[in-house]
Amino acid sequence: MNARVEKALNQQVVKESSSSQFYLAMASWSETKGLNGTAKFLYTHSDEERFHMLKLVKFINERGGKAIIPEVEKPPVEFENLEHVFELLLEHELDVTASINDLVDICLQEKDYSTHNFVQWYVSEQLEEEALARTILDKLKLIGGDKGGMYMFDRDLENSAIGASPANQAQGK
Ligand code: OFO
Repeated sequence: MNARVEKALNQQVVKESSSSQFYLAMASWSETKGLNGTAKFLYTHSDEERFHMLKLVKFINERGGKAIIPEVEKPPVEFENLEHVFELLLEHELDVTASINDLVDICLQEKDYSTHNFVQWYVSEQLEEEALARTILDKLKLIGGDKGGMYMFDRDLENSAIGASPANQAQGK
């Protein structure tokens, strides 16, 4: 496997692993605040990011490279409020998108078209994840401090977490 592409793929492994840890911390914080639907959504999101990392690890190894499993980074323990959580989530996703775009660039420069093809899955995934984070933030802004609105929001997120679980996605649900 092309050494530059392998290095960039391994850097992406680090990004996906840190996304998974970050969202796990957000899930745990939400659970301690009684936001069980939001927690479920974020636990699922954390699992998805781990799946993104695994997909890269397997691809690198199958192509004759060597995947490097990164050390676990400590995410924050406290968040100001739910809006802050999703602002950070969107910021993080934008950073992941930038790194996927760099990866696409490197594949083209190195004429590694099969990795380029593989990475397209991440390009579409990022589009969806950014859009979802923006929709959630818009909803939170509309709700403001309304308790009833927050109750509905939390319930809605719980339902979307069920549909988006990696197990359901693997079964095409
Ligand atoms: Fe949303 O980060 Fe993975 O791809």
